[in-house]
Amino acid sequence: MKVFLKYLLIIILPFEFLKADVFINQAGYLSNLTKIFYTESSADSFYVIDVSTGNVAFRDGLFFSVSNDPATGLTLYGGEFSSLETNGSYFIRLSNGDSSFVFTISNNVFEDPYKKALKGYYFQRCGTALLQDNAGIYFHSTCHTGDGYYHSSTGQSGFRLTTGGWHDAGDYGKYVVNAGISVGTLLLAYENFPERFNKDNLNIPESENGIPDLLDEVRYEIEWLLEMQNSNGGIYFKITKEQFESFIMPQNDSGTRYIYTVSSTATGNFAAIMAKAARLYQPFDATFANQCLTAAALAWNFLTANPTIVPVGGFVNPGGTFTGEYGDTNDSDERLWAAAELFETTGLTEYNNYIIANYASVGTISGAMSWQNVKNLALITYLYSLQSTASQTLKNLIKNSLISYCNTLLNRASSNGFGVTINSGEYYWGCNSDALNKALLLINGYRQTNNLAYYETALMQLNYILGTNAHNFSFITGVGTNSVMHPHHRPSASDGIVNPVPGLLAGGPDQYLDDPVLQSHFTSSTPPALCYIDDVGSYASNEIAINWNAPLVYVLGFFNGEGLTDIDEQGFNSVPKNFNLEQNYPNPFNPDTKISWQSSVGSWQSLTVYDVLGNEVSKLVNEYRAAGVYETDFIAEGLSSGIYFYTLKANNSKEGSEKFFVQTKKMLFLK
Ligand SMILES: [Ca+2]
Ligand SMILES: [Ca+2]
Ligand SMILES: [Ca+2]
Repeated sequence: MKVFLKYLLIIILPFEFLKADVFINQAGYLSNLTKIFYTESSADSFYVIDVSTGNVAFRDGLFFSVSNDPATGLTLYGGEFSSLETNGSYFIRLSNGDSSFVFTISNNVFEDPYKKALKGYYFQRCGTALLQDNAGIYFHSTCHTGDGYYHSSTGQSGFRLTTGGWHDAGDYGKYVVNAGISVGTLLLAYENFPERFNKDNLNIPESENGIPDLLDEVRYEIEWLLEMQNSNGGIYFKITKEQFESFIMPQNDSGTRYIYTVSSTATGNFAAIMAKAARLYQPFDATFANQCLTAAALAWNFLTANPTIVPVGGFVNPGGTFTGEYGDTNDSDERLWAAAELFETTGLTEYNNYIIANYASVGTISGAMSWQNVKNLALITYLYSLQSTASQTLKNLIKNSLISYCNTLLNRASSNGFGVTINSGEYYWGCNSDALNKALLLINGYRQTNNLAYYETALMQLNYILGTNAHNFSFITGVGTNSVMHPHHRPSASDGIVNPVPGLLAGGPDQYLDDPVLQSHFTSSTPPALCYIDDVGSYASNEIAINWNAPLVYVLGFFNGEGLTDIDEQGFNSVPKNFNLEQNYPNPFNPDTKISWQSSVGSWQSLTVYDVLGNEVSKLVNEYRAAGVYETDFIAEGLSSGIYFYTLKANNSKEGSEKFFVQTKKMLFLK
């Protein structure tokens, strides 16, 4: 039998890789979640074929998605095979013969992409050698040990030790503003879902030290940020050369790197990060946490002493400097974020009063965040505030704005052929991160409402990044069968290694053609989502950046956590090692079925049944349960036939914010 299987693989695989008109998530599909692909082919039906046997594991008809998709110009059809939950390797074949790349179904398909995306930050480390033990073939010697010298525009002169931190993007500069949203998003991931981001096995120098590697990696950036604080509390804007360096390895990049003037947008970002770090690092290193809080308070003092934007009108490059400007003429969102994190860490009235007095002029949630506008980081922190003096009125306003915006995103997704939440005029520079920042909001909308449509739409944004797109392409280096090979990333372009540094997200389509390479390949009449090219020269579509990887880590880590239920590891006659929600039995059913689950720790547990619109149909369990194995009956009397969902949640308290576990499964009631 084994010999036969080998021959089958040899015959099938090369053929399949040549034909790929079927757009799939190349990282694979989580066993227990929705599985959708798209295609341009108007075939009658599709088959999911098990690679190991050649057998058809699932078959169904295609559904119509959109004609003349405004983003791609394509007419698209989709296929859903969510009920195929058996782990394995598969490909899709359409009845007209078109087929997909091979993909995996398992409960850990997002683990490798998640770890790569987070470790992507390690490869951006500046001022240190990347060791072979950690970096593998991408190791290199120490870079940029001369950071840095005050630029004459600061009015200061001489050297200031500011080594460390991450290279910002495809270049080797270090910019506080972009560090702000990056660190803020990564710390938010850990704060929102500590059990999903607490792994200590990333193979970075600080792995296996008992501290989550996410916190270790982020601390590398924070240690650098602490060096960027002037004695008056203000934060220097950036360290770069006057011009972008050429495409050389970082250790070969010599020449003076300059520290640029103090800015209030940088200072607001810094105060927020340091205040957030102060509470998240407290359990691991109280001395460091206190140092962060002191630095945050000092930065806040600078902001209160300088109530209007510094420098006047916002930072601009002085004459002779041509590196990133991160132009931002409005620092009210950075100030609000600083106040929100300081309030959450200290509970002091001063910060709460500032938020109450200023949120209206900044606005509630109305879009995805960017380095230019970080108000969402302030608002989400306040929404989940544990401070008893936090305004419930403001919390409600934030929640309502989040829900309203999530509904807007559902509408956007429904008019896009691939379920993407980017409108056709908005495929601008870096829009891949925009899709993921919208997924971040949808995940939080789901947390607030249990509306499964938000959850499914968040997943679709991740599917889009991982290959369910018109390019049939994974936008993450080192992830997927057909992925970014030529990022605008100096180490990848100059290391002599074929495969790029893994785990880095390309910016994605740029319909405004902001670089000469895009202009030479596309025109203003090219459908917006097609304006992408895997070319090292296309900085506007194929650069990577620390702020783009941050929502990628958030969304990948969240969905990776949805699959963390390994039945195989459970022992007999003992406390279960994992939470797990089983498929109901029988299924389909009429009118009653059994739902069983297990919990690894005592917790407040709820088991709720929803209809396809996300309306609650029945609450089967809502109480504290000890660790153990449980079963309950669901009787669908009085309901109409169709698909229903059931969700198990386990929290640390009845209305607990710390979610130990949440999982949803689908069932079918047939009269
Ligand atoms: Ca660690
Ligand atoms: Ca701003
Ligand atoms: Ca290379």
